[in-house]
Parts: sequence; structure tokens; C-alpha cells
Amino acid sequence: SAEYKALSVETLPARLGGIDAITSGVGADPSQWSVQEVGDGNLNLVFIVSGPIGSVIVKQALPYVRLVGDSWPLPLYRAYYEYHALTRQAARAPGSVPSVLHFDEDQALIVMEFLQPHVILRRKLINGERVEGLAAFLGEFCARTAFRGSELSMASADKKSDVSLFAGNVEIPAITEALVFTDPYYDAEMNNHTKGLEPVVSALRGDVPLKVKVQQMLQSFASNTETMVHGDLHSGSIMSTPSSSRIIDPEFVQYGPMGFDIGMLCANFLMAYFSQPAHRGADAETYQGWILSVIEETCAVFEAEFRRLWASERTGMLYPAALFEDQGQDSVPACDAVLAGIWRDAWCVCGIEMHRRCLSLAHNADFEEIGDMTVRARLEARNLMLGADLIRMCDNLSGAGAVCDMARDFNGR
Ligand code: SR1
Ligand code: MG
Repeated sequence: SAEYKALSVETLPARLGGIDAITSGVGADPSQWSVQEVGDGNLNLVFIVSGPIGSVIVKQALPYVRLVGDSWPLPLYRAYYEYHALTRQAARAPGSVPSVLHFDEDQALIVMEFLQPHVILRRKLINGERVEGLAAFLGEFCARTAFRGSELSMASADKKSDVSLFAGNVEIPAITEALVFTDPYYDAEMNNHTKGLEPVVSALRGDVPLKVKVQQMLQSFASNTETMVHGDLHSGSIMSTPSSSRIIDPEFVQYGPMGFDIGMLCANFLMAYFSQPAHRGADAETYQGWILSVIEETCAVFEAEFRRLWASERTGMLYPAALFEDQGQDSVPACDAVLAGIWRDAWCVCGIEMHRRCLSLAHNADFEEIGDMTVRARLEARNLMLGADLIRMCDNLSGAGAVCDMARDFNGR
């Protein structure tokens, strides 16, 4: 096995020219390939390799956090977990992720289908573009991966073996444990926030019951292996055309709570919502209405799809039909209770994600691209305050409609 070496635009054709999966998608002669490095995330190299017959994506892990530099080493093994996550997502939610053409564990690289003309959803949201079918796609993805990766669907032995496989992905979830769940709530070294937010930040950090709820959620994230979660399902992990979407980038995969992905996803739509007045000005309102409708519909589709799978695909050890139907009962109340737990976790995670993107390391472009710091601080404050209410109230929220009403209320302040 060859020693790991990071690729570059110059070295890629010579180094990967003999790989069938690439030559068959791009063209046999590497001297005819053109290579562009397009990685704009925080961690990896991403190349588009194009040639006479088409294009592929080559994604390679770097041995450090790209955002910070080599002072923060990061294991290459994350590519191995990303590869296994992609195969499971493809099986559990067919058509939702790019197809994998080749995987090289030693070089920590995955060759994937080039999605075209897909664009990162976060960019579309900042630009005020709509995506047809987005909510249905996202709601189904989250419900199918949550349900089919759990003991509601999987045989106990398969689930245990999968949990143990992904348990090796240690350093990547550790980033989430620190940057998402912990750092926002104290004066951590890598934190930064927009000037002007100090009163809101100190109120959050002084709120002990809120910090207890966040720590309880962290405990659940770290020890509740309900299902395989994407682990980083923000709008930068979704690529869309005007009418179709795919989920990318599951290197933060782990087994965790079923509400984790949909909660993080809703947070990123809410941040897009709050940032819009700075990007659209007086025209923001109509587009903001569309964003809230996506949140409501995504959650409605999640719930409907989860209930459909509950009724038709309960093949695991949990809630066997014999416990219910044999005595003339039905299992709908049990499904209601499972969903209530999912939504409680989802809204708690949602609030936490809304905090970390403004207070910890790795902010999001929705707010970061607002040049006027006074405006940015005002919009981020709304986002932080709604986040806090979602954490405080996560056990008692009636649903996405109520969350969207709360968002409208903060947006008007
Ligand atoms: C140091 S990595 C920072 C963030 O980038 C990734 O996309 C995750 O969201 C992580 O929290
Ligand atoms: Mg990512």
C-alpha cells in the first residue's frame, strides 16, 4: 500500500491516471484531463476532474483541519467512515447521495459522481433561490435514514456490528462535542462572535438550566446510538439544482439520536431565514416565507414517512407487531411516543446549532457575508434568542408550525 500523500492539481492526473473508475468516467488519457480544486469546506481537498467523456469528483482528506492549519491534526481515517456512510445512505435512502466510484483507504480518497448542475444549497439560500421538491426530499432522507438505521428496522446483530464499526470514528465527533455542544457556552479559546452580541452572549452563558439541558443533549449525542446520523447536515452538505437535491459529505457520521440530523437541518434553515433581511432588503419577506414553508413541510414529510415506515417496515426487535395487534391494540400510540422523543431532541439540537454557528469556531456564510456589523449583530441576536427558547422549550413544543411562529416573532423585533 502506497504512503499517503496529498494530491494537487498538478499531481492528480499522473497519480490517478491508472484508476478505471476515473478513466471510464473522464477519459483514458490523463494528459487530456483538466483538474480544479474546489473545496470550500473546513476540512478536505475536493477536485473536479474533467476530460473528453465527462467529470468526476475526487475528495481527499487532509491530515489536519484545513480551516485552522496543521496545528490541528485530524485523522485520515474519516474518509473510511465517510465511504461506509455513503454506502449505507444509498441503501437506506436510495437516490439521495452521489454514487461512489472508487475508494482508496490509504490515500483517504473517494471518487464520486460529479453532480451537475448542482450548487451548494447554502449559496442558493443566500441568493434567494427556490428549490422545487426540497422539503419532500429532505424529510424523506431524514426519516428513512433515521428509521432504517435503527433497531426499528435492522436486525439486532447487524445494528451492533454497525455501531461498533462507526465507533472507531473518534476525533470527528469530538469536534462536534466541543465546537457544537460545549464551546458556545463558555469563553473557549477558538470562539469568536460579532461585536455587539455581548449582552446576549453573557445572558446565555449565565443561564445554568439552559447549559444543563445542552449537556444532557450532549450526553445523548455521545451515548445514544439509536441510528446512523449524517452528523453534519447543514445547508453546505446539500447540493441542489432548481428541482433536485443530493446529500453530500457524511464524514461526521456516527450512531446517535434519531432527531439529530433533522434538528441541525432546521437550524440551518432558520439561520438562512434570519439572515435574509441583510441579503434581500425590502424583498426579504416573501423569500423568508418560503424558507419557513420548507421547514414546516420537511418536518411534516419526516413525520409522515416515519409513520409509513413504522406501519410497513418494522422488521427489527423494537415494538414487534405481536405486542400490539395480538391483543387487538394498535401500535400508533407507541409511534407517537417515539416521534415525541425525536422532536424533543431535534428542537434541542436545533437551538444548539443556532448558537454554535454564531459563537464558536466555523460560522456560516449566511451571517458571515453580512458586511455591516451592526446589522449582522441584530440578526444574529434574533437567531441566538430563538435558539435559547428552543432549548428551553424543546420538551413542550407543539411542532414546526409553532417554531416558525416563534421565528416570525423574533424576526419582527
Ligand atoms: C473544525 S471543523 C468545523 C466544522 O466544519 C464541519 O463542516 C463541521 O460543521 C464542523 O463543526
Ligand atoms: Mg462538511
